[in-house]
Amino acid sequence: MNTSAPFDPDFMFDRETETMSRKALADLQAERLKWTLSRAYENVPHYRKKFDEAGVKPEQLNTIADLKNFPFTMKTDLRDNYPFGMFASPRSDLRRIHASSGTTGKPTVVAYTSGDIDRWAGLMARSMAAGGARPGDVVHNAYGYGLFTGGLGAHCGAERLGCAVVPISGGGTERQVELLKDFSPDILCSTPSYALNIVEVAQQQGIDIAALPVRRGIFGAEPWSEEMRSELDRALGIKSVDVYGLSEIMGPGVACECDTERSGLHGWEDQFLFEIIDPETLEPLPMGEAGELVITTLTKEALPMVRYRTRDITRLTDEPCACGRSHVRILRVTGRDDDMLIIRGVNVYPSQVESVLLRVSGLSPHYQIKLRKDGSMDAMSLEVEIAPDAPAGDSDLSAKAAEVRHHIKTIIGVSCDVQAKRPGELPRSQGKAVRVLDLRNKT
Ligand code: DLL
Repeated sequence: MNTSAPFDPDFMFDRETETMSRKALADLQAERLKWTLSRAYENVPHYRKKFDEAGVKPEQLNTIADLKNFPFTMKTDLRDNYPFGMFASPRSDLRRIHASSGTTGKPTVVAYTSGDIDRWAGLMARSMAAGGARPGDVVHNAYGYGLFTGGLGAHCGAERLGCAVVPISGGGTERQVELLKDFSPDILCSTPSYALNIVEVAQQQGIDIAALPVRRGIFGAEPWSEEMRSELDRALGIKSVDVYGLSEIMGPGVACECDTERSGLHGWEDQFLFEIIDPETLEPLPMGEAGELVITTLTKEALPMVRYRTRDITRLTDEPCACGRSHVRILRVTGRDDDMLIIRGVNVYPSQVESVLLRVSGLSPHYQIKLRKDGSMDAMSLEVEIAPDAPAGDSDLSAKAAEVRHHIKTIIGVSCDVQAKRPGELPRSQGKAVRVLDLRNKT
């Protein structure tokens, strides 16, 4: 039997919470915030020391606005307390441990109680439903399983929603294409760059992937542009939504776009408090202004996070959304402040480069930025790949490179060397794409 219920566009996983009035949300946040601050202060020596140094006590928080008196938490605090020093629960209460890959130094270790895992599954179910997944769907989950939170996060969320999960993880792309064809899933979960890889392998196998029944892509874990969204929607014949999260706070499902407006990700305010700060002055910014996203968890038991500086640059909006969800929206994260390149005085995010490239005809969406030292300045060079059907003679490649160089100069305002490569010459993503190769310390 292969039947699915008619698609209900108004379905919400947790309507009561998702449409709560702003006032009720604020009251709930204040109550949960007090609980979080006390839990952190009483159970985590790091927080006790930090609060004492700042001269604040949990009981001094009367309203949410008082949170600005409490100190920030940074990734380095997790590293300095490696591996379990930031946990507020005894080891015997932990049920799962994840960790970031830690390209430099020690990994960042995060943990969950059974209550944390339960709430995470609920939030990811809520996120996936907002994005257009429905009970009864089959979910092809190509987020990596393991220490990365993507695989298990999406897995538990999909099961909680009432879906059947294909836990394929990342990699083995030929196999992924075969199962997409044979199992006819309704939902594809992966990083956007890995979804591109799947599209390409399907094309090489002569499979019309856009004709398969997949209806939605729930893509995240890395920055991606609106242009990349259009490309993926077209190539896969789907509507894709952006899902955001980070392991320090929980994992995927901290915020997700609804498929009604697809403009901004609903940040689940019953469980997180979102602030935007000026990353230079560290002062909170008013609603609507761009800055660094700071998140405080409101229900986390094992790893409460107080004013965690995500380094992600974005804006919040409390404009009502047509879907009826009342939770604030986080606009698409275009990059991290530590990803920002300063090229001859111009700030450049890799995702800006991506938007430009995807508007140039005859190019594939694969690219890589290389960063080198040019005297005391940083210089950027760019490798792009021509589309499989584009002319590929040496002169065609040079002409395409010149065209890209021109667009980057006029749209972003920086000069850079561009090399156009033939199809398949650039590395393909298996998970999070490596967009920038930093060669500044190499000779
Ligand atoms: O990437 C969790 C996740 C898994 C999110 C699957 C979505 C889907 P980390 O590995 O800790 O956790 O990386 C977190 O990735 O601070 C952002 O810089 C970036 N990031 C995550 N989602 C998005 C997104 C997972 N939708 C870091 N857009 C975050 C832009 C994103 N950047």
